[in-house]
Amino acid sequence: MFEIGPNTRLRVSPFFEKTVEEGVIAFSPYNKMLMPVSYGHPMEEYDRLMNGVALWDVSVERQVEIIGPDAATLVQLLSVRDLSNIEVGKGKYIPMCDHRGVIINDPVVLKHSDTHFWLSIGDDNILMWARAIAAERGLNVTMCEPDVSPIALQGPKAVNVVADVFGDWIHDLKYFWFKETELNGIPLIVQKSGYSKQGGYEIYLRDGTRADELWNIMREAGAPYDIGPGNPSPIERIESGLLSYGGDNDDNTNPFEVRLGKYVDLHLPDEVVGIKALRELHAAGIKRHQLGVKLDNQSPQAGHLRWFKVYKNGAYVGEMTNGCWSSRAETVIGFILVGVDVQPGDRVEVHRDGNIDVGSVCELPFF
Ligand code: THG
Repeated sequence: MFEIGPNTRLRVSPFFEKTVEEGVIAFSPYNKMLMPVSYGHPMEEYDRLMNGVALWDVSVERQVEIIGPDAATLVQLLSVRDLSNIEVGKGKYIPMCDHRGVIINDPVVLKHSDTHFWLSIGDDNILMWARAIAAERGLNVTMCEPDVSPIALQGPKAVNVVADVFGDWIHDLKYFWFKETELNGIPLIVQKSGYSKQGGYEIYLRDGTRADELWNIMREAGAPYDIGPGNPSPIERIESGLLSYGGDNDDNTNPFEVRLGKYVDLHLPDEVVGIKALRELHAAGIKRHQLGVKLDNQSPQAGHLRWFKVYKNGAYVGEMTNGCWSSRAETVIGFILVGVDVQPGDRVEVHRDGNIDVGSVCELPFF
């Protein structure tokens, strides 16, 4: 066994002590923080998400706060999705690309006002990127990473817990909308969102010193619904076809290849970073695409942590970018990023740790 040596570059979640109390046994690095990824009972953790309610420390979803007269301009320059009609109080899922049209993040943007936005980012340094673009374009904005740390309540019973705590207005909150509120003076934002397809809410804590209080409140309110700790589930998100930025893409992946084309608005002005390249990529047609694969003759096993080569009729066609045992599919399923010659219904061979596994290609999502 080994430890992570102490250092001041690793930022600590305000919920860290609580997750330790809950029995966390594994973390994954994300935005220079550690995200809890296991509490040691994978079946129970998956079951809670599918049938009950799970409480996740997702404070690694850092916020890039953009304030100022040019804030809306900057956010649009950074997003390849048209934000001209985004309303105050609403979030939107926005792929971000570099000048080559290559995806560099997939944040949720929250519009607080015409001059105040948060980018709720995936794993990468978007504050640095946004500062560079703002400076190059001479925009009048200020940016920081504020003291904001989200938790998520996900699963079919999340709504009961959140409504018991905050009140009936929770039932009127529409998908991706959010509301500023407080609980015993703890400043919060509640949003109907989260990285699963099982429904739920994210609560953005706006004062890290109150993390224990917030965790305890949600834990106690969730007791009648058998709440327990959990984390963004690799199994559920693969079953549901959610992209994991950083896991499912490489340094050349564009949004069209990974099913994010519907979030790309090619009519946006040329100034939007990456849009000119995306128009060219779209006109030329994609060479790779993301599909699902179901392997034959598998038994329950842990998920995989690196890409595996995929062959069709003996020729290399691409990579299997994730994979896990799915009890719903009763086999190992995963995403493949493969040449467009590979189509649903095809049979492929996946070279996994010295074995050759045969599988069938299918559309995503699996469920
Ligand atoms: N919540 C918040 N911030 C985040 C994440 C989150 N930042 C990092 C990471 N997750 C970003 N990635 C995603 C990926 C998918 C979704 C949200 C964030 C998502 N997608 C839905 C889907 O694909 O069906 C809806 C997209 C839409 O149609 O608008 O929810 O989880 N705060």
